[in-house]
Amino acid sequence: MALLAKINAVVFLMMIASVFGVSMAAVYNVGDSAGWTSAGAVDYHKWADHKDFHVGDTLVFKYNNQFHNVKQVSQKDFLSCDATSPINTYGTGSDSVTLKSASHYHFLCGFPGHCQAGQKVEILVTPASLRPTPSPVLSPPSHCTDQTSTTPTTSTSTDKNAANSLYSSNFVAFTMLAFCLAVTGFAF
Ligand SMILES: [Cu+2]
Repeated sequence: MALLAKINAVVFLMMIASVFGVSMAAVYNVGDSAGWTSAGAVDYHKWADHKDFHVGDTLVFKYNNQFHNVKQVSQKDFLSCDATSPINTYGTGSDSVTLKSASHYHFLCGFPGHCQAGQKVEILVTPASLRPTPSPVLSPPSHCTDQTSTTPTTSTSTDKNAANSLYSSNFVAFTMLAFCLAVTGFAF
């Protein structure tokens, strides 16, 4: 019975780690340290180009709200820098926008001339389920306890891919442990 209890404890830890892994959502500071600006310091197209935005991620716009704002607009209005009929308007100077759907989001600054100067960003959001995950190699659970020693149970990494691989490896470990648990249960 002691072995069974031990396995139960490990399974419980794995489940906690899995939940932790799945709740990881990224937060992006738009323009990084430069923030949301019209000064030409940031090429927002380039900034967004190398990032994978997923449903549940958050954009943070930081700026002086005396000189800037954030307006979510249609693609048509984005292309023509038309801020007169926004979908959403933000103006606190530190706005968090959660990306709720897998679609294109378009943001621009509504102050005159700022969008034309490049203060605009297009964000392509893909479904959370399409996050790249390495395909784990499944091997038969010949030695149940071996699985536990090779799998980390916690993560302090903010890297999404690391978190994802942690999640999938935990999932594999969890599946195997559940299998082991079933086998052990039958043995008793
Ligand atoms: Cu502006």
